[in-house]
Amino acid sequence: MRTLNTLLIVSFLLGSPLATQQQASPQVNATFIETKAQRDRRMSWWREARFGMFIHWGLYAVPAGEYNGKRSDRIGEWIMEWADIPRADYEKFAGQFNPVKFDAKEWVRIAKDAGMKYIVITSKHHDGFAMYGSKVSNYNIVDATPYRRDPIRELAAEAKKQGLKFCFYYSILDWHYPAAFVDAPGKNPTAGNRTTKLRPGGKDEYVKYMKEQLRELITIYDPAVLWFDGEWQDWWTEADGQELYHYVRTLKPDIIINNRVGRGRQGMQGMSKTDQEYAGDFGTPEQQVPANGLPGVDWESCMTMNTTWGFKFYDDKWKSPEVIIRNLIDIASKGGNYLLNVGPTAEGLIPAPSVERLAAVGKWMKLNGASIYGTTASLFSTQLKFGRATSKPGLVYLHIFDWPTDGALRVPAWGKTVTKAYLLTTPARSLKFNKSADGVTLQLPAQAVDPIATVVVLETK
Ligand code: JFZ
Repeated sequence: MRTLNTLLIVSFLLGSPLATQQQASPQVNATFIETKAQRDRRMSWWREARFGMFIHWGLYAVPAGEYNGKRSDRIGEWIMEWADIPRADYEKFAGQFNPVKFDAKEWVRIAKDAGMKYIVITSKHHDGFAMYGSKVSNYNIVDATPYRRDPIRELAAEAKKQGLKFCFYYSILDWHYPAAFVDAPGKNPTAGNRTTKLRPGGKDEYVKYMKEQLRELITIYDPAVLWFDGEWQDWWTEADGQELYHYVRTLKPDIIINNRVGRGRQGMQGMSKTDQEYAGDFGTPEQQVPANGLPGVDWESCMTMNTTWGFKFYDDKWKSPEVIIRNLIDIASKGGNYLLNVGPTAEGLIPAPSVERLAAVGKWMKLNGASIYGTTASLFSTQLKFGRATSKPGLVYLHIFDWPTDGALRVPAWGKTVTKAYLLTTPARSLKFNKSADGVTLQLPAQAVDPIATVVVLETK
């Protein structure tokens, strides 16, 4: 009762969703009722942003993909799982974690210059190690490493200073929590594993622990998004997810939470199942782009630039700038956000190949960002043969990947009339176009302005 009263007072003061429970049909999210207008307002910065930086940084950067001479094709932050490292041994990485080259200002500059509008950093990954100064457990960067500082505090302050939204990843799966253990043939009971079990009574205790850490994260660092993960445990239910969603929204009513808080996610495809309402504000496709977006559904594809999230010193399978830029365009054309990962080293540096690629994206975004930020999905009924498209009220942006050899770009009809056409980088020079029943044909210059993607703007009515 006391909690409910507090909630109602808080919602009254903040005009938060709870205050609208009396309204007719505001059902948007089963766990925290709000009107469509309230939801649109809460999601607006995120929908506008389109592009963010994911940062996987933790103790796994110390082994950097190699343990006792053993390497793996698997992802770096899972080394406690694939190298079967018992807790007591994994803990020793803390003594070697001293990221003296960490520079919050530089990290944020790299993200900002790439055109990214938000940063999502691992506060605690599956290994259970807190990358911030947690008072709830001394298994954290301030108390357990020679660094003895809280880099997250600096990063949060710097992100805000440079105008980027600061956000947290938080893993529900925790390989270090005392009540958790691994029950799998041939595996060390205290190593990492895809799934853990909890000792009797351990779940209540652990949920309380998570909530205390989340309270720290929200009250100290004021994140704009909470990006949960590791929810696929047998002991974690959709009801638990809804309860946690509600808890986090109560601490910060306008926060945005991904769908991995509960059990709604459909595998790596990541969108939320539709058989019932699930907790979470957006879908989380991982290492892939859904073939078609879903109108009215928010989603964000997260991807690596090489093949790992956490740093591995020998992973050199880097995506080219062309692939990365076209992924960003592809995702925007389907109505999603792109969360692109970097895995900093144990010294605190973002690897040079990542920095180079982000600079290339930034160069493209500086000229062409208007065709990405604040846009919505393509209006064409099928995917364009020559590239992709995004839209804004009265505008269509065409992203040309394959330049027409005869300079004539055939654009299928989509129910609007083109009044003017020009290249985004030279708005003063109009392009000639001919209308026909099945669309318009634009007369382009002989050569692409940018071979990765040249953007044409169509003004429409
Ligand atoms: C998860 C994490 O495990 C991974 O380390 C990284 O943080 C990524 C962004 O998210 O990836 C998954 C998600 C689901 C499974 C495995 C890895 N799964 O269901 O086995």
